[in-house]
Amino acid sequence: MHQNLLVVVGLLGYVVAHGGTSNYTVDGVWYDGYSPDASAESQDGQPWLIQRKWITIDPIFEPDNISLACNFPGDPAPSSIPIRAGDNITAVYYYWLHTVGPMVLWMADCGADCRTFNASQGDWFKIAQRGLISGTIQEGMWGQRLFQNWDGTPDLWTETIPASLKAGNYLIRHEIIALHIAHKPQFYPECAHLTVSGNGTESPGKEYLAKIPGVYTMDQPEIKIDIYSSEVANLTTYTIPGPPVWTGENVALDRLVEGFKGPKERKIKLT
Ligand SMILES: [Cu+2]
Repeated sequence: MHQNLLVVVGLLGYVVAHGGTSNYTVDGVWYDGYSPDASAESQDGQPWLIQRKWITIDPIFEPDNISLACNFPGDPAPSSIPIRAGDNITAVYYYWLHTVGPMVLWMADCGADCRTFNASQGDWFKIAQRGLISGTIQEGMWGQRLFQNWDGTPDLWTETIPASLKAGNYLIRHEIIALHIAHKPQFYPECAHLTVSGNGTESPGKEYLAKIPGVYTMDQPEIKIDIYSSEVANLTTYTIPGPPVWTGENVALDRLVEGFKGPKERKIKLT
């Protein structure tokens, strides 16, 4: 399958070669997501499906598009990926060709059931993000370029679920924003359902939460950007829009000051 995709990429070239994540791995287990290339009949409502439905690899162009939350049409998944807080999740991209712009990993608490959860009403928080790592905005090394392999193997995006996150049902949303066309950002979001287990009790505070759509606007210079313009091309910093990343650590440190007898505090005192 990888070889076939490489052929497709070669035929289509850069201009129309978009993409997204279709599968995930956790603890060595493979989870099938939705494939825009496969028939709806073979996927819709299937008990193995853990990803919200998306039917095209084309990007979303409007920051206020209702489908920015979980792509289009975003129908809930019948199933979910089990994962322990503190474990890694890897998103599998069979290929990713764009190189400029941020990658942001979001979660939202579904409450009772992600199958009835409205993603655009969710309180989304970031758990990881990758931006400009070195060099300039136009030609430097972005996380988006660094995670590409170019050898026919899938491009893998691995991040860690915060260890202190309270157990429950969550959406996880992998987002790549491609900025290679002046003043025309491209958003590539896909969502999966997670069942998080563990002994964590923490949730991010208000300062970490955002609505999607809502968090991005065309008034933001990081979103409506011309990376080729003289004012932007040679800048060496890029601020990823949205709230700060929540790692779960801040809450633990706050509790530490208050005398909280949690596992993190004991560890800190012993070492
Ligand atoms: Cu594209």
